[in-house]
Amino acid sequence: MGHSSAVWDHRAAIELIKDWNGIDQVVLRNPQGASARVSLHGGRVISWRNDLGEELLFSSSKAIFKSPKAMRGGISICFPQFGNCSSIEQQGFARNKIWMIEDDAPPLLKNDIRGKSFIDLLLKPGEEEPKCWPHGFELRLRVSLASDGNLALISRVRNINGKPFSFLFGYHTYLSLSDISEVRLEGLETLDYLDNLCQRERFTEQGDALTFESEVDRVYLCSPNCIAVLDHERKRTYVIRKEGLPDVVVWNPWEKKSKAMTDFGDEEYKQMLCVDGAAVEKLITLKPGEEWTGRLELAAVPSSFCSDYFDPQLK
Ligand code: TA6
Repeated sequence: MGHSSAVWDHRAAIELIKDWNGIDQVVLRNPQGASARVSLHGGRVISWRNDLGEELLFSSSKAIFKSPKAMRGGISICFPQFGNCSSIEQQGFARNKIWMIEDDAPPLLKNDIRGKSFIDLLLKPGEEEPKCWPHGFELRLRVSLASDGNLALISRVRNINGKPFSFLFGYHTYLSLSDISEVRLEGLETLDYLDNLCQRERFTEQGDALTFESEVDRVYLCSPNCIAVLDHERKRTYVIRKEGLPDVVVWNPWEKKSKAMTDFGDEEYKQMLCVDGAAVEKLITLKPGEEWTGRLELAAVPSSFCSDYFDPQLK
């Protein structure tokens, strides 16, 4: 039975289940059979499948599903820092916390409901809040699955403090790939980047699309709002659109680092690439009462259709 977008009830398309630790997960489905699974542990998207049931996000076979450690894979919400450069835990604490479902989230400026199944999550500071980041904030996350199978994540950070605070933000996104040596990343050509493997030294990317032959850990600056990851073997293209997120972090640990990670298989670096819409180079500052929004949308399309999606006008 088909659902027209006008009568599509997003609540009928969501299911609440418990994981093996007793933590809630939300499963979103669209009428065509695509799905997404979101864990309240970290607000992490742990699965995104197309209408053929194919998994589009990478999760390690050695991932550890034990709170408070973040599981390796999916999409993690990195807040209030990205990376490991302050006293806050790596990629921030948001991905290690238990979020709650918000039934009456304040409306978004754009209409992001029609034809979509979605869930609104909320993270607020708890009683045992980190002394290293003692700020009053509300972090909202809407995860939505559209009728075309596209996955969107909209995050809002609100300052409910009497004082300004600053933060970094990233959607740390593990894409599932057939073979990293068959992959091209388009849209970052000629940009400046900070190389985390060279003490964040600044370089300029060449004119060609990126291909991968060794470890990479870079922050591309002032990036376009639409980039694409082409998986030649699977003939699949991920189109990544973002708003409010000036940077793109690209990471693959390659062979040596993979072997050093306990929650990652020795050969798994071949099946993944992290491409993260992020705001990591410059801190975002919110005055009391202000709100910031950062949005990520992922589409996975057959590469033959990609030229329609990857419209340079949108860059
Ligand atoms: O994507 C960049 C990065 O911060 C890398 O520097 C690398 O350490 C990686 O992420 C860690 O990923 P994880 O999923 O362990 O947080």
